[in-house]
Amino acid sequence: MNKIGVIFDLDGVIVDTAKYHFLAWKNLADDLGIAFTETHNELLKGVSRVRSLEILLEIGNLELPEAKKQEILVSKNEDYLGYITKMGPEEILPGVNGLLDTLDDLGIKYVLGSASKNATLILKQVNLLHRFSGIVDGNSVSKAKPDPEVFLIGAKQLNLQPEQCIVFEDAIAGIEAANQANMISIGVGDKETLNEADYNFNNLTEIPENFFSQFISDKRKNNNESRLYKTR
Ligand code: B16
Ligand code: MG
Repeated sequence: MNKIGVIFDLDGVIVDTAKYHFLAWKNLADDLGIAFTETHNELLKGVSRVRSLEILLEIGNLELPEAKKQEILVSKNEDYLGYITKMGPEEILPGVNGLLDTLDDLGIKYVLGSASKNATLILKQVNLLHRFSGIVDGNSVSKAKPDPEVFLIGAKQLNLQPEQCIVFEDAIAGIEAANQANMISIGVGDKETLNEADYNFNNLTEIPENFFSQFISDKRKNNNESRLYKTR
């Protein structure tokens, strides 16, 4: 491999929007009489908006007509937009700017691979949109993670083969999608939860500066530390 590219998930990797998803779902759950906790919210990470509502209704053991579900999805997103339109660059997670600087210095391109239909707006809010070579989001895919579609489109945007792509993800479904796509998967967060990832880090501040050199073949020949960080 002499050329690589990177695909970043958004929520949980670049910014923590899970807390705003929680507030918006919690408001709705209260209206519906469903006891929805932060522990339940973990189940919604990385999954689509529609799937999130299905999970919420499963938690509350509630069935609703399709029209009511559509109404709830619109209302949840309106509430969520109220939170994210107040976001700013101070909400970028630790290590993100440094990592993007490193990739820029190395000439390694990166795109976004997120389930969110609000991804472009969120990146604009935190002033990172201009740095990405491409955006693949919930509007670009027909199948949600763990289906690999989002990352395979990302590889196309990078003009690379899947094996040349490195995916940063915080959700089990996202790691599964990256592995299915035959990409290098990096779990960001709890190592036990993300034990299917090829590599694990608690957050992006932990990525060593020479991390990417191990994937570039001409460097690998002379690099005794090659694949030193691999956890799977
Ligand atoms: P939206 P990611 C995901 O973002 C969130 O983790 C998940 O909780 C949310 O349901 C999904 O986006 C859809 O978001 O309602 O904005 O379309 O982690 O894939 O960047
Ligand atoms: Mg995520």
